[in-house]
Amino acid sequence: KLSTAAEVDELITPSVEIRYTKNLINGKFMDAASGKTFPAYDPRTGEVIAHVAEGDQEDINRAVSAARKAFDEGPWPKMTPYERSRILLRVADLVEKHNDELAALETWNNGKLYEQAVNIEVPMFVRLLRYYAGWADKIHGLTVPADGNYHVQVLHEPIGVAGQIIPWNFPILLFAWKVGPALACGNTVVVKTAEQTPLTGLFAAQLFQEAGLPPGVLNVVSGFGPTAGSALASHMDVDKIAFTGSTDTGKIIYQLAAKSNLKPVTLELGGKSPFIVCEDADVDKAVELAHFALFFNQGQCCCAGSRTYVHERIYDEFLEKAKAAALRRVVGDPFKKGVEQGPQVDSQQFEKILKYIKSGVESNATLECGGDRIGTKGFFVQPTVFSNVQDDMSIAKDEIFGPVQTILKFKDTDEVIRRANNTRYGLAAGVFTNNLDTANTLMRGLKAGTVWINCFDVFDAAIPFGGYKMSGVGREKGIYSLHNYLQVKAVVTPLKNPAW
Ligand code: TXE
Repeated sequence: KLSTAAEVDELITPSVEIRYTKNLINGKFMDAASGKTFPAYDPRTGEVIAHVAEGDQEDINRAVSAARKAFDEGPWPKMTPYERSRILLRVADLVEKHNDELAALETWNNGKLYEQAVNIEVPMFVRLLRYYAGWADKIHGLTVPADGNYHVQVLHEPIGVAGQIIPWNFPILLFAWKVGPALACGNTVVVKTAEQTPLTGLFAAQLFQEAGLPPGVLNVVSGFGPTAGSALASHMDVDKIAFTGSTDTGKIIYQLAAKSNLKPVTLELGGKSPFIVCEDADVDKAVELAHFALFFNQGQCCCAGSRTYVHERIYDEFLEKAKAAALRRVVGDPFKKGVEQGPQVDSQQFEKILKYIKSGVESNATLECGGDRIGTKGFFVQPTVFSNVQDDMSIAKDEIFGPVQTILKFKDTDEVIRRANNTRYGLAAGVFTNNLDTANTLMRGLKAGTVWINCFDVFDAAIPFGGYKMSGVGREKGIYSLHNYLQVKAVVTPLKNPAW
């Protein structure tokens, strides 16, 4: 139990207990078939906070067969869309009721700021579910005026059993991104949460049950990628797989889908998104936004603005101010008011970030500030800024996924478009300018699934998200997610009396 007593009275956490640690299969929480468990940690200290049932092939088999039965025999796909919508709305109400508890659990297991979890991520879960609940009874097909004497209908049907694998950087939010559209379309689902952050998905799963979701419609299995995740992606009875995570694992998922039953795949993968500060920018505002674009969520965002391109005319001023902003950044316990940065999620990510910082120094980028861990326990990293970064350095090419800002200099718009696009990724881009022509030129020229102009990380249930190139396959959210979870059936009937 996370304490709320006097000893932590400077903290803002509500009381939260870890009640759900078992896999949810066919409406029941159960131990792993093997009986095995794995630890869930508190990244502030590295201490174990729970032992969670470790799902593997057999648990995935059980979950998929429950989802299969719930799909083939109903009632979920056979319910009226309005009934489905009402259940999803009830889930949203319950999540809203448990907002603070879910947020506290998210912070405890992930290390993200409690204020962020409580004010942004859990509320966005609710918003997403309501958005997709709204779609449930508005999904309909077409009639097509084909040549010849035929009546042609196009039906949009649920695809079947959806497998969904999510990462640890936005555990509760990405849970909603995945299950919201799939359930609204009438599919049944097996979710494999990330091994680092299994707790909020299980809590949310319980709320789906409480809201009246029939057993087997949503199954949640905790466990590791190469075992549970791979079993799900390669399962012959899974009709669709959606994944968010690293590009390397995305490639494995694609292969597993192809080698098994050619299930359609949606991938939302890594990025190395440029944030471009143009000559005319108000430097103070640009520094503030570029700082947010990179450091938000401890730098653990797929769309982080992790290549800060600054026009040469304002480069020196920008650099001084960016460094000052990083030095001002308050790192500490994510439950404390006023703290701006918590720990990284786990030792693996923590080590990876420190390795990249070392590589930046070795490749002769200038370490302006930061560069080290903070304290001796937990996974806290100093806000770090590199200048004199060249495009071919690995800190400018690879996804560091941490609080490390790399600042690069550019001369003109065509050059920065070319350099910004010279990457295997294409998830997002930021543009900072007051010049409409420059904004339009950059917006058109950048190869990225999202371009934020004079803003960053603006998310909405209705705005599609996904990547060009190796940042992904397909789009999520908005109407685009629905297409991922629907089959299209053309029905052709001869007309006896084609008079009209
Ligand atoms: O990712 P993985 P990791 C990036 C980021 C980070 C790096 C590594 O750069 O530093 O990836 O993080 C499951 N078959 N992103 O190792 O491996 C795994 O269990 C099936 C960007 O955590 O991609 C988890 O549920 N599943 C990203 C999920 O994949 C497998 C968010 C993500 O893990 C599997 C996270 C396998 N063989 C990391 N191997 C983003 N796009 O936001 C792993 N998994």
